[in-house]
Amino acid sequence: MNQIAFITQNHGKVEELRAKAKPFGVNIKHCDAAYPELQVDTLEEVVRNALAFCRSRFPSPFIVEDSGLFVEELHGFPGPYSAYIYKTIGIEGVLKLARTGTAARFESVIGCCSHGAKLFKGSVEGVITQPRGHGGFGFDPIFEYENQTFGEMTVEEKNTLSHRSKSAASFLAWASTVL
Ligand code: ITT
Repeated sequence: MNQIAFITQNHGKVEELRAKAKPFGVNIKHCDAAYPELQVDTLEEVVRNALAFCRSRFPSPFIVEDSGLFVEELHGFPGPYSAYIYKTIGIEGVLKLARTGTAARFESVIGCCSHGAKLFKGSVEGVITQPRGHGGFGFDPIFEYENQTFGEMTVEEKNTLSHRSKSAASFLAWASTVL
């Protein structure tokens, strides 16, 4: 089985990617390490900087992933700042800023370091809602997709439609042929 390291401190991301990768014959090996996350305007910039930082410190091939919640009435905030916002004001803070029912989307960018750098993107549209469900991680309980929050979904259900499942699907289709 082909193997690739996933550099992240988020165990929820690893669980999702592992489940997604299995049918592709790709084994995701968790590398529990941190890299400096630049506070820049796009997920792509965060990922390119992360790849540049990790390239000299970790053996290739490896992947990193940056994701975020983009709330429409907040002009895309917190977006690339989602990790900081989650750690500081959390779900309750976001609910004070954004009304229930407002449109939002999750975005994910996977960066792969293997014979150069390659980026894979995915997004999903939904609405902000009062917290429901105890599954998943981060903003999952307040992100509703067709009457169900991500927090109410199993990993398998979330993996059929989420932002990360889409970026992962493009990455895995590519990885299963070249890695
Ligand atoms: P690493 O940087 O170590 O990978 P992280 O949790 O800090 O882990 P990000 O920098 O990509 O991840 O920050 C994304 C934040 O956005 C994260 O803290 C979550 O709160 C939120 N987020 C991203 N994807 C999510 C998802 O699928 N479900 C819920 N929240 C998500």
